[in-house]
Amino acid sequence: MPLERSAKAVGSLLNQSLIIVSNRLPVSVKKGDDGRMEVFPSVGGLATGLSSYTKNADNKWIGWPGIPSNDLTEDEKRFISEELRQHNCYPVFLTQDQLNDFYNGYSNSILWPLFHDLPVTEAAIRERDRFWNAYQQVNRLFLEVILALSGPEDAVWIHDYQLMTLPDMLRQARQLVNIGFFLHIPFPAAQNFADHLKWGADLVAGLLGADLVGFHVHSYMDNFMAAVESYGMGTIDKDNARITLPDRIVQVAEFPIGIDYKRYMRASKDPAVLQELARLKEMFPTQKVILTVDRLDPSKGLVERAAAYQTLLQEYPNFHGKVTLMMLVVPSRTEIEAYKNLKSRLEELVEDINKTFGNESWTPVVYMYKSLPFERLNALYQLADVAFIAPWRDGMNLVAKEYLASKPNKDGVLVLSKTAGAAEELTDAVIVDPARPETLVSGLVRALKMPAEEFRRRAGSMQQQIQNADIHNWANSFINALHSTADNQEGGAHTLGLTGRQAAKLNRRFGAASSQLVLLDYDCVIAPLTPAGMEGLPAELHEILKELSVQADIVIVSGQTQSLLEEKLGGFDNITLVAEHGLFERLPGEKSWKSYRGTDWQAKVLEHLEKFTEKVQGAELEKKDCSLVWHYDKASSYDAQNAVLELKRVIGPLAGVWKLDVLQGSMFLEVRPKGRSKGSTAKEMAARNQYDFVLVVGDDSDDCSLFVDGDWPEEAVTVKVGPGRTGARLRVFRPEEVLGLLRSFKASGSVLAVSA
Ligand code: GDG
Repeated sequence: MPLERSAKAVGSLLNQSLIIVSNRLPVSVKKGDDGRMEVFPSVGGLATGLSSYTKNADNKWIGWPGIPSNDLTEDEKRFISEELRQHNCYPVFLTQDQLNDFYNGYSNSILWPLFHDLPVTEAAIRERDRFWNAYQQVNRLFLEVILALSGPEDAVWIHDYQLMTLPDMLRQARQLVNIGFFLHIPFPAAQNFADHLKWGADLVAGLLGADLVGFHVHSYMDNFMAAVESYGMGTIDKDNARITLPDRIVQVAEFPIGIDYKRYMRASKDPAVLQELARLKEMFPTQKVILTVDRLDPSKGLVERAAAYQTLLQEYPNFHGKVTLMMLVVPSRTEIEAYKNLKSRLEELVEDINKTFGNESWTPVVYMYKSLPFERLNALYQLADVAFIAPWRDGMNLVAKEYLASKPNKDGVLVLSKTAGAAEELTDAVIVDPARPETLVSGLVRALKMPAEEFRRRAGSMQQQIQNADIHNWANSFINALHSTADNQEGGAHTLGLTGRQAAKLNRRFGAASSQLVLLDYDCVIAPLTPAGMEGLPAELHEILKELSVQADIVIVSGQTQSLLEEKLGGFDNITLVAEHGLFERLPGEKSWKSYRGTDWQAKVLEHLEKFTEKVQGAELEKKDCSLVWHYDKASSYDAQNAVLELKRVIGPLAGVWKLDVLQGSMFLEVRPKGRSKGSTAKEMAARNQYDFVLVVGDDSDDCSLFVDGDWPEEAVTVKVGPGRTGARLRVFRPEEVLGLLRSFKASGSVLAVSA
């Protein structure tokens, strides 16, 4: 028996684009000494987490390609663009001056320290006006590229502190676009923010352009909402983490970023890693190794850690010769003065420790100022008895998670600052407080002396946590939340509630018009949906439509099958019925249905859907006349989510060959011939006659195509039922209000057109 749920096609087109925007692309470009351009992808966490999305050619990643544009000829820029395109990446070219002022200047010399509760240098304060202008200018350059590459209803996911004014710039340009923003660093306490940041209000307003603003942990969300409150920019609902603006809501949420857990676990068995590990073990046969891995950055508390180790050696001579601190320090932001100074201070201290305590057979600190290949880094993680991760402040800190994920035998102790976002999840770490240096020393002692049974238990429980919340889970959760936030928007920027006065005006316009079209959505607009399924038309509405159809052209559009519409609405022979989102159409006076289907593709797609129906417990397959629907509302959301990603991957190429649309709805995936939609039906209807009154009523986000693609005349009345952002001009909240409107038309002797 066919299911009826898919009639409620609440989804967005699955092949609707996702645009990812970050300061740096996951692919970098370098000019070799011979002048040849080299393009090399990075395997960073973000790129891995988003890989299932970025492989889809409809999705795009926009960012700076890592090379200043002054060094490039136009031909070279063209070459770079073409190369990047093969990775679905699109460049924003920036000059060296822009990079100096926007990146080294405003982003890293002002925002970075302030957001990590560190002082801003006098030099940076002197330059801040110029830096700020460059910051806005570069954010606008990013905007231009987004506008050029995306459609008005695409989803755009913007990353990090370099692009905080971009969400609002984009919102001003595109009211309907779904915008997500994720901040990878902490959001500081409101007081700190307001006191030290000259353009704090502009930055907060910038973020409020998004539908969804994500942070690693709850306290950053609270700080952000407090900043919004302090600037009086919206009404805060703390319980639901929502900010209500005059025209829409902004959802705030926490998404603690994870790592590619499997990659780290797998690496622990990789022969290249094991060979390197054996080499390292020979170097440190009996000593305990304490490891630090960080970019050279003031927020990471590197000098403080070296100092704590120095104190340890001073206070506990019995550790001499028995421990080694290995510091892997990765060069970072090397053009900034504060970073250069930090390097000198750290290296002086390391030298001092080695001079004071070292001897011919023991170097207390092994200092490496470089970046190592993944395999060597992984071998270090496996070797280390203790990971000493004590940043002054850190948004999350992925090294802490990577270290634990590289320990198949659970033989490692994590010492972790309470001020790293990771500390909220990794509660079995030895927690230290960087503001109290003595805790760093006692934390190290505790770690070095911890019994094996205890550290295995702790590592095991933290591994479980890291495995469950990995990087894929993070990316999927954010993207799903972005879609549902947009679907639940109380209003598009210009979707206004239908007032009594407007209804009366509509009524008059309807009565005065000589040709009227009323296009109504069936499901949940004129026919209520109950848990038992779709109910028929209420008796009163039946009568109203019958009367109105004498005068007006009425069209009922639905996601339902022809047979269901025949059953429920077959009696109306002067109403146009449209089934399966535009795939079938029955014109007034006709008995038969015109079909737009093509079914040759079905066997191919069915094969995959059947496989996943068998694999995912609770999933169900619905075979419609010319579309296939895979329902997963009764399946475990985790299994379903993974299956949907996999299905997208396997069906994607078939969809290209057979010209199919893959629609993702609320708990279902529908595959159908491309090109037919409620919007295409609407377009045809509008072209059939010169209507001087048009009313279009729908409820789904899928009905967006109905409102937008219909090319309706300026004065057409488009009405959205319920919350959610669409292109409709007006909104009512319940189907009963639609009934009321139609009732008033009947009373005025006027007629309407409606969509299902
Ligand atoms: C920002 C936030 C947040 C390091 N050395 C080598 C190497 N790495 C890799 C690590 C790790 C990454 O660099 C560093 O990530 P962190 O999270 O520790 O720190 P940030 O760079 O400051 O990142 C931070 C993060 O964004 C994500 O949202 O967690 O709080 O500040 O993945 O493995 N990789 C290789 N060789 C090295 O020598 N191959």
